[in-house]
Order: sequence, then C-alpha cells, then structure tokens
Amino acid sequence: MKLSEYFLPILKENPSEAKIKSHQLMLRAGMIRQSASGIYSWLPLGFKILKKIEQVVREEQNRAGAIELLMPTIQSAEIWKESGRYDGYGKEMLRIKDRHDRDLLYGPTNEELITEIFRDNIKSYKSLPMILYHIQWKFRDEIRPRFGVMRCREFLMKDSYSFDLSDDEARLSYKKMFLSYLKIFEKLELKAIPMVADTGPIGGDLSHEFIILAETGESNVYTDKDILKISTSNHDYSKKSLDEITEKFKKYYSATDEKFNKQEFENKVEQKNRLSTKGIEVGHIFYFGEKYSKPMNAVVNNKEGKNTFLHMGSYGIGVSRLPAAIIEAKFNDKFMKWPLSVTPFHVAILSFGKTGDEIDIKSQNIYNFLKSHNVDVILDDTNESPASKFKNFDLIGIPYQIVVSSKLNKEDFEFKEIDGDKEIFKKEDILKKLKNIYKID
Ligand code: 5CA
Repeated sequence: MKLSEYFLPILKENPSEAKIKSHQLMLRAGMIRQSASGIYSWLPLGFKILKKIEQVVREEQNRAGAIELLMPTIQSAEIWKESGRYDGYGKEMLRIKDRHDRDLLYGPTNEELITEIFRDNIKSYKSLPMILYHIQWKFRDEIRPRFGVMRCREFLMKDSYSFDLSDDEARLSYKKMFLSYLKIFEKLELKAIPMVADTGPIGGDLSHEFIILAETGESNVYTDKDILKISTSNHDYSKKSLDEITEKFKKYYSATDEKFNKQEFENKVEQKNRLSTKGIEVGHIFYFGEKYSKPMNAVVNNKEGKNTFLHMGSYGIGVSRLPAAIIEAKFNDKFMKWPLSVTPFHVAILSFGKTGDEIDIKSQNIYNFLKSHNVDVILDDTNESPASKFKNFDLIGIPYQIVVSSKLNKEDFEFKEIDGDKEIFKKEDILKKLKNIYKID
C-alpha cells in the first residue's frame, strides 16, 4: 500500500473528547471515527487490525475444537421470552418493532438463539460434546458509553457456547475455553489473568474474567505476582493437560472487586507478592449448566434413550475492545508497537525523496521487491518532512521501519525496529529478516 493512495486521516493533536491514551491514539492514527454515542466506524487501518485480531481468536478457538458459524445481529423476542430474560434484561437491550408489529431486538448476546438452533437440530448424545462459536456485532445500550471502543454500545464479540451431556463433561469444555483464552491472549502479546468473577445476567455458578493489567482499567484487581509466571506453552487440549493448567491457576489468589475478600487475600498471598491494581476485562467465561436448556426444553437422548437437559457454558471475548486494550498495554506515549500477530503492516518504508527523484525511485523499487515476496508493506511516498513521517509512524505502530534517504549508498537501506537502533542492510537481507520475523513463506 502506498500512503499517497491510502485512506489514513491522521490527526496532529489529541482530540479533546478522548480521555485515555487508547482512545486518543485510535482517533489520531485514523483507526476509528465515532458515528453516534458509543457507535464507531472502523477506518481501513483500524479495520485491518480488528480483522487480524479476529483471526488470532478464530485460529485458537478452532484448535480447541470449537466450530464457527454465524448468527444474525437481529433476534426474535420470542426466544428471550422462553428463557425468561426478555423483561429482566432491561434498558440495555435495544428493542425493535418490525412493520408487522413483531418484537425484535439487536442481540446483546446469543445464549437463547444458539440454544434454539442446537435444540432444533441435535437430538442424540452422540453429537456431544460440541462447542459452537461466532464472531458478530452486539448491541448493549450502555448507560454511559466511554473510552472509545473500550465501552461502547455496538461492539464485536466472539462468543462460544458449549453443549455437554453431564456436569463433568461440561466442566471439561469450560477448561478447554480457559486454555484457549490464555493462548489467544499470549499470541496477542498480552498477559491476561483469569479471575474468579460474578456471573451477572448470564447466570451460573462458575465464571472467570480474563483481565489485562492497566492503570486505565475499569476493574480493581487483587492477585499474586507469581500468577504472571505461569506458562501455557507445554499445555494442550487433552484432559490431563487441561486439569493441570487449571490447577496451576487455582493455587493463586486472583479476584476482581465483586469477589474480593481482604482477609482471604492477606491470608493467601504473602505481603511482598500482593498485587492490587486496575485491569481491563478482555474476556469472560461462564458455566451455567441447565439455566437455558431447562426453560427452552433443549434435550438430547442419552445412552439409555432418555431425554436429558443439556449442560451449557458460554465464553466471550471483546474482539473490538482488544485493539484499545493492546494500546493501553503497549503504548508508552511516544511509540506504539503492535504485536507481530496483528500489526496492520509488516514494515513501513519511509521515503525521504520527492516524487520522481532518485530516492523515490529507490523506495518504489524496494517496495515492489518486498511486495512480490508477500511482505505486507506500506510506503510513505508523500512529500511530508522526514520529522513528520517519523512522528506519524511512531504513532501508527508498525513494528519495523525502512528508511530511504540521500545519506545512504546506492544499494543500502536503514532498517530498524520502531524503538530500536538502525542498521544498514541490502534489500535481500531485509527480506530475509522480515521473512524470519513474520514466518512468511
Ligand atoms: N454471553 C457471554 C459470554 S459469550 C457474555 O456476553 N459475556 S460478557 O458480557 O462478559 O461479554 C464478553 C466480553 O465482551 C467482555 O469480556 C468484554 O471484553 C466485551 N464487552 C462487553 N461489553 C462491552 C462493551 N460495552 N463494549 C466493548 N466490549 C464489551
């Protein structure tokens, strides 16, 4: 992509409405624009990052055995009346009437709809266990949308739903999602801590929030510093491995405000290890057994030929909250550096030439060369000053930069990690490096 042909409306100043750094940066770097309170458009740069995050989530959910489908954003009120949640959900639910005066709603979550789909199509225990998921926009009419895409009204969520024959098997499905979440956040270069949580309107008795530590977070968190050292790298989705990883986490105290107990915290965590700070909730998982299957009569035939209520859980990730959460975790007020797995481009070429001059031609040349080898590259071929180009790209956060200037020999290029030192390379060496970093074939 050439910047001269791209849609990247960069703002020079911090917009006054943005109170936290992720909101400021997402507006300044031309990632999002507000269209109504708590409702955003994703401009090309933001959209590219959002899609990459979605893909990281998708791949790890698939690895855990979950199967993707797509449910609509608009749902019928009927199924919500069946489950008994229609009235209770209150003003957060956006209720709609169609031209025939039928009650519809913009889905805030999908427990009812997936239960209906499953109930109508799966009849035998032989199909179990099963985990289904989709990545779809949700609407919650939040009373006070704030912090940009962090707490908005329309947001993209990945929501999975597990179906099992027994309580034991359902708890294993829960553990699969538990590990899958840890692995997703690791790929996003985030340290997310699972915390015992309240179940709220989703219901159930077992629940964890996945929280990223950040000063601007809305949740107060209390945990043991050693929990940050647990690694999932040797864990897979076998029962033994899942039991082991969940046991490892259980050893440590970790809770948000709602479940915090000062006495327990102080008894369980020695003083030097106590961590009480703020965090951002990026995921939330629930086990609620028969809460929806009973009122909605979702049953399967068990081995004895008898109808049994399904045991279910649901598992959400705030996909559109994640770009903001990543920025809160990574932006140091000078540089943004996107994780390699979701960077909008692999590398940026900053050309210090003017249209048609030697530097411009040399820049176009390495641009075409890298592109032809499947490197996703953005070339700043505008006539802005070098200082302004550096400033913009330090903000946009592409992890690697190539500088083409008149100071260099004909075959040479400056190459650097955004916050690192520059080195001089030939274009073939740069290609080799990038292929290695991004595992490009
Ligand atoms: N049905 C369950 C799990 S599928 C559910 O809805 N869980 S939730 O309410 O906790 O939402 C899942 C995730 O969506 C949250 O962890 C959070 O990361 C994200 N989320 C929730 N509300 C908002 C919002 N208003 N703006 C942005 N992201 C949100």
